[in-house]
Formats: sequence, C-alpha cells, structure tokens
Amino acid sequence: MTDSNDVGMDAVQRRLMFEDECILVDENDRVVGHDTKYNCHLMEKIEAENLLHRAFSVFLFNSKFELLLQQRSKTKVTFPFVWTNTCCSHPLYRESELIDENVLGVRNAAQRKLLDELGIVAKDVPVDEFTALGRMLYKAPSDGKWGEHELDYLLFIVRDVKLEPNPDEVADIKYVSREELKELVKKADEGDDEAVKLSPWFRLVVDNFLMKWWDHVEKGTLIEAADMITIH
Ligand code: DMA
Ligand code: MN
Repeated sequence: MTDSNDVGMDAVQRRLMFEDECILVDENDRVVGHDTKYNCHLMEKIEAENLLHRAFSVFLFNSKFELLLQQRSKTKVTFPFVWTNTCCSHPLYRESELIDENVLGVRNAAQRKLLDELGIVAKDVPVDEFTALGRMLYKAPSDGKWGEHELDYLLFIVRDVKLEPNPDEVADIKYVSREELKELVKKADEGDDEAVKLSPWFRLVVDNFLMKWWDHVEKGTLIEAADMITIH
C-alpha cells in the first residue's frame, strides 16, 4: 500500500505504521477485526471501508492538579506539531491489550505508551490507577491523505512522575492549570500563532467534558464521573 507520497515519511514513524496492528471495532465498540496502523489512518480506506479503530487518550495530572500536555513531534504522520493531552495511541491486536474486563487491555496499552513517548516508568503509572471516564467516537482529517476515525477511551490518572520525553514522538511538554489551558485555547482560536494548534480530539474533550472532570480530579471523586455505558 505504500506509495510515492510516503517517501518523506520519518523512518521511525513508518516502522510503527506497519508494525502496529490496530483493533477494528464497530460503533458499539465490538471487536470486528484488525488492520495495520497505516491502513487505519488512510482517509481513503476509512471512507471506503468505514474503518473504525480503538484508541485511548491519557490525561495525567500532578499533585497540584495541573494537566500534562504534549506537543507532538514534527515527524508524526498525523497531526504533527499540535498540542494535545498527555499521551494518545492505540491498544494493539495482542492478548494483553484486548482484555475487555475493567478496560485492562487499554490500560496496559496506556502504560506501554507513557513509557515509549514520555519515558514514564510503569511503577509511576500502575494500571490500577487509571480511571476510564468514557468513550468517544470521532472522525477527523489530518491532511489530505491521513486522518483519524476512532473510538477513543478517555483515561485519567493523578500521579507525580519523572519525565524523559522521546524526541521521535514529542516536541515539547508542559503542565497547565485550568486558567493556562483556557489561555491556550484562546490563542488556538485566534489562530495567528502558528505554534499553538490543538488536536481535534483534545479540543472535543476540552469543549465537552474536561472542566467538570477537572473538578472530580481535585475532589478525588473521578470514579463518580465515569460513564462506560454511553459512547459519546
Ligand atoms: C492516536 O494517537 C490516538 C488518538 C486518540 C488520536 P497517536 O497518533 O499519537 O498514536 P501513536 O502515538 O501510536 O502514533
Ligand atoms: Mn488512530
């Protein structure tokens, strides 16, 4: 499937495009198959075959209840250089990441990618510490060729962690308070600062859920906010 447009693709990202086997689901999040990360993110395939894959978005807060954001590296195939939540990726089509009970497969994947993208060691983010707050279905084009069509699990965790960002994945990181995030959103909306773009999925969460969930982060009542029945 690789074509001439892929010549400029970063070697690390290209490897992951073919090594990572994503989980295909239907709109009710039932597993219906698997396909390469490459195929799952080709807009043409998504449209032609209505491909939908499982994903997750981690929101990590420190003990001051600030949210860790990352700026995606310039070499990411989809949404390079945009600011987004702490870490995003896909549970893979493998036994440990297909476990549905208590969202364990997705939690295992989150732990794997927090190490890969941000150098956070597993003991700093125990799988039991993630709270799955909800699931969200969305489609978003990145550029002409690439895009997302995902059923995204939203995972929250409050931990102080040691960070060692991987430059293949992450250009920059910062912790933000609510006020600082609001400022960032305002800047992104004004659109004149090229350096401040937000990812579409992060924006959906910010606009629809984040502020009320942030209250629960601060009160230590995250579990009360969880709704794993609805698919938003
Ligand atoms: C995919 O993230 C998941 C979401 C929620 C957009 P990604 O493009 O960062 O995946 P990966 O890190 O595996 O490239
Ligand atoms: Mn995806």
